Amino acid sequence: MSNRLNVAPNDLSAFWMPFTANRQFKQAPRMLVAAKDMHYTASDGRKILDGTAGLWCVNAGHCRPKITEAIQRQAAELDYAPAFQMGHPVVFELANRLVDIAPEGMDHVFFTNSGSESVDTALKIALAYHRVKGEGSRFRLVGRERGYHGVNFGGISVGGIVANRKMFGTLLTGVDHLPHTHLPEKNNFVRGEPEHGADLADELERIVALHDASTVAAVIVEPVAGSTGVLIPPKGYLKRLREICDKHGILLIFDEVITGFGRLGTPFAADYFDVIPDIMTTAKGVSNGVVPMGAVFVKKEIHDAFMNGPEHLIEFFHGYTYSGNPIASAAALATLDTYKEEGLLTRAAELSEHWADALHSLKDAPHVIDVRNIGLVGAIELEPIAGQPSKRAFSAFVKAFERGALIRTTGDIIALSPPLIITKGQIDELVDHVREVLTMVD
Ligand code: PXG
Repeated sequence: MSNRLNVAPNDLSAFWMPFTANRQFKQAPRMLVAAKDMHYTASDGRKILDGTAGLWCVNAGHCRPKITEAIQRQAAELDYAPAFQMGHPVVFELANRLVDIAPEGMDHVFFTNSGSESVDTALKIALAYHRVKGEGSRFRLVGRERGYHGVNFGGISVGGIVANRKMFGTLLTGVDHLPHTHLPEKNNFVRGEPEHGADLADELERIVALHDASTVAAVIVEPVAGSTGVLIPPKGYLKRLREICDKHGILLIFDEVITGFGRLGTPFAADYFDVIPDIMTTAKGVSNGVVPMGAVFVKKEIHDAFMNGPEHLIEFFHGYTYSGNPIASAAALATLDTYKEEGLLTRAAELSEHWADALHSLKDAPHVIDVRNIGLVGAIELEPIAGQPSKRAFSAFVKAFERGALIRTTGDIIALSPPLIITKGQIDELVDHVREVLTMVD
C-alpha cells in the first residue's frame, strides 16, 4: 500500500509521460507553470517564447480572456450534459458556427475529444457510409508513409511512422500506403509548395489497380504533414489525389488537425489548396487547445446517406461520453470569436513572407541541410550526427529552452508553428534563437 503522506508533491515518478524519454526528463525536468499570449513561464520564472503554439494547438495564444471567461461561465452554469439522446444549446451553436467557416458543402460536424478520435471517427464514417449506400465491399483504407493520424488503432494503421506502429501487432487489415512526398534532393530550400513530386499521387492508381476500386473506401492524408517534419505537398499533388478519388468513387479525407484553423493563412488547408475533401478531421485549434475537443466535418451527401432508415433508430453507432461537452463547446465558441475579432484565420497569410524570409535566412547556419515553409509553419532540417539520429536536433531543443524559446523537434528536423498572434519582431527573435543554438550544438 502506498503511503500518500510520504509522497512529496513534486515527486515525478508516478506520472508516465506521453511521447517522452521519461528517465531523461525526470533527471532534468522542463516545467511550465504559467502562460500568457506568446510566452510560457518556466518554473524558474523565465519567460519562454512559444515557437510551437504548445503542440500546434494554441493558435490564438495563451490564456486569452474571452476563452477563460467562457469556460468559467459554462462550468458554473451547465457542467456536463449526456451526449447521447440528449442535447444542450451550446454544441448546436458551435456546429453551426463551424459549418459557417468550413469549405463549401461540409455541412455537418461530429464531435470528438482529440485528433486521434477524430481520425478513427472519420475512418468509421467512411466505412459505414459505403455500407449504408450498399457498397460494403469498399473496406480498404489508404494512408501515406510518414503520415501521422494520432495514436489510436485506426490512426496508426493508416499512419506511416514506423516507431508508432511496430510494437502494436497486426493493426487494421486492408490498409495500403501511398509513398511520402518528401524529395529533398529535388526540392530542398524551396519556399512554399515544391515543384517536383505531383506524380506521386498516381501511386493511388497503382493501388486501385491492384485491389480494384470496388474494394477501396477512403484515402486519408494530411494536406501538409506536420509531425514528421513539415512535408509540404508538391504543386498539383492534392488536386491529382482528388481527381483519382473522384474517378473511382473513393472518399478523400484530409486530416487537418494541424492545418485547420488558420495555420496556413486560410481557415483550412482545403481552402489554401482549393481542394475540398469529403471528410475533414480537426482538433487542436478548434478550442485553442485549452479544453480537449475534436471535430469531424462531413459533406452533406455523406451525412444524408445515414438518414434513411426508420426514424426511431440510431443512425450511426459511434460517439464519446464527451462528444460536444458543454465546457469544451463554450471554449470553442469563444475561440472562434477570438479568431474572428483578431482576423487570426487569415493572419498567417499576412505574415508568411516575413516568416519565409526569416526562416530561409538560416540557410547558411551550421548543420542546416534544408529549410521549408508554408503559412506559419516551418522546418529546419539538420544533418544528423553520424550514427546518432535525432541527437543534434534534440540538443538544439534543450538549448533553445534554456535560452528562452520553445521549439519542437522530430528526428533531426526543427519544426516551428507559433501562435498566429506572433509579431514580426517575435518571428525574428525566434529565428535568432534557432540561429544561435545551431552554433552551440555539436
Ligand atoms: N492528426 C494529425 C495530423 C496530428 O498532427 C493527430 C491527428 C492526433 O491528435 P491528438 O489530439 O490525438 O494528439 C495529430 C497530433 C508534434 C506533435 O510534435 C503532433 C501532434 C501531437 C503531438 C505532437 O509534431 N499531432
